[in-house]
Amino acid sequence: ATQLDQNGTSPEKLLAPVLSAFWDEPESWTLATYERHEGYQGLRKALAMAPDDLIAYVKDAGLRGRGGAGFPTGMKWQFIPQGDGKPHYLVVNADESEPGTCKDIPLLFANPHALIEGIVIACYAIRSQQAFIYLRGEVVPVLRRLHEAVREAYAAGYLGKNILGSGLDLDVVVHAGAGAYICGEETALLDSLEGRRGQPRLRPPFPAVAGLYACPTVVNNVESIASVPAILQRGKDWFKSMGSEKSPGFTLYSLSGHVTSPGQYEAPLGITLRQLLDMSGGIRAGHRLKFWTPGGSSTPMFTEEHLDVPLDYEGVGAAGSMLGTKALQCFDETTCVVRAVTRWTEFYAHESCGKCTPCREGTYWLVQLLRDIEAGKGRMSDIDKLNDIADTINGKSFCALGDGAASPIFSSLKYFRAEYEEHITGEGCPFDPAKSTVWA
Ligand code: L3W
Ligand code: SF4
Repeated sequence: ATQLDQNGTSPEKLLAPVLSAFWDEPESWTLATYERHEGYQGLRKALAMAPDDLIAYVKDAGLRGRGGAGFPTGMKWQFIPQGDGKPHYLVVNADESEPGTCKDIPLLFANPHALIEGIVIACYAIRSQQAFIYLRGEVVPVLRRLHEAVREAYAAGYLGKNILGSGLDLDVVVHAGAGAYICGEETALLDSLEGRRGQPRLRPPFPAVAGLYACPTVVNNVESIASVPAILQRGKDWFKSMGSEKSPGFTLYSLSGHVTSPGQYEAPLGITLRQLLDMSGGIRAGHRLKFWTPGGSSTPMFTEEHLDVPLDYEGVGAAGSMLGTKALQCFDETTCVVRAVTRWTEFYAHESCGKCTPCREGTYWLVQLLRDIEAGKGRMSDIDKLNDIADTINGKSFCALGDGAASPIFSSLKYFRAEYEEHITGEGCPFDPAKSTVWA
């Protein structure tokens, strides 16, 4: 794990965490602990700048959205019109529910003040007096912790009226969703926050123009906003010294599946899975990597041949996938790929909001075919049918959930078509489910 170094990133920096620096300390989530670790110092620097200069600073730092799409954060803030006489809103997308994705919830649990400080900075920049945190509703302990952190921030003068004497007034509402994956799509999230059934809206207009209550709204991922205080505190050049020119900075990678030590690994963008596995003890003993996802189940899967792909937006994109949420789910040779894809597709079919036909109907039929193949009742023509249905969903659905559902079908057929055929020509699944710890 020592040589990331095509971009001049030193091994020390590689291992120096920022967001997760003190997660292991007792009561890491309290304001007192956060302040002992430079907490709310970035905010002081931000408030000394003019809002437009602050936006330019974050834009210059090159921070890209950590929720999956990698859109430049500063640019998103800049889209908010000024002098329009309308309220502006910041909405933090904490509805983390993509299979394999598990970085925002631990971050909120262990270090909620990094998010709150980032929210104050962002709201100062976009001239917003009201922010919302839309949290996945099932994680009740995190909800409680967020409420407590917000309460602490009000009591210390980091939220409320005239924050740190700057003239900025800001309120934060923590809202728990009701457990629908689609509410992580930014416009469905806004509908849900407004009290309606969460279904994606047509874009454009993007939320920056007409978002919450039809007012200009920035929707950012938890990790994006929580990364801002450190950029202000330590400087944009420090941030840009990590990662690559187009994908600068540090980020959280979530290792899961058949690995010796699953968990969050904070590292500069551009690290490879091989390096992360070297650092973390590798694939479980006696086994070898079969396939993995770079960014959750919606991103096309990779195999062993992609172990040295730089995990940044350009590197993963050039190799035919997406960085997504950096959820590195690793599967060893005991895993049936058809079974894994069936489970994911069942998830998408269940979570499809039903608004558009290709996704609503297509995911249903994909599940039927996959279950048949997995049970040894498939026909060879089913493989082409899977491909055809995925093709009808991909790019023809109303939102990214459809594309996400098609992606594991395409990539598994690309790398493991023979395994599908084996299920059909043999008598079903050639794998012993008893030996699979993930999918049994
Ligand atoms: C103003 C324009 N704003 C784009 C904004 C837009 C959004 C951001 C990115 O999906 C992906 C998806 C999942 N004027 C703009 C503009 N924007 N053009 O930029 O937009 P977009 O459409 O590229 O992506 P998205 O709709 O935000 C996110 C993938 O992430 N993903 C997601 C996983 C799930 C989770 C979770 O569970 N928490 O993150 C994983 O790969 O498939 O492709 O804000 O408004 N002209
Ligand atoms: Fe709903 Fe799926 Fe269509 Fe998205 S793609 S709008 S989730 S039916």
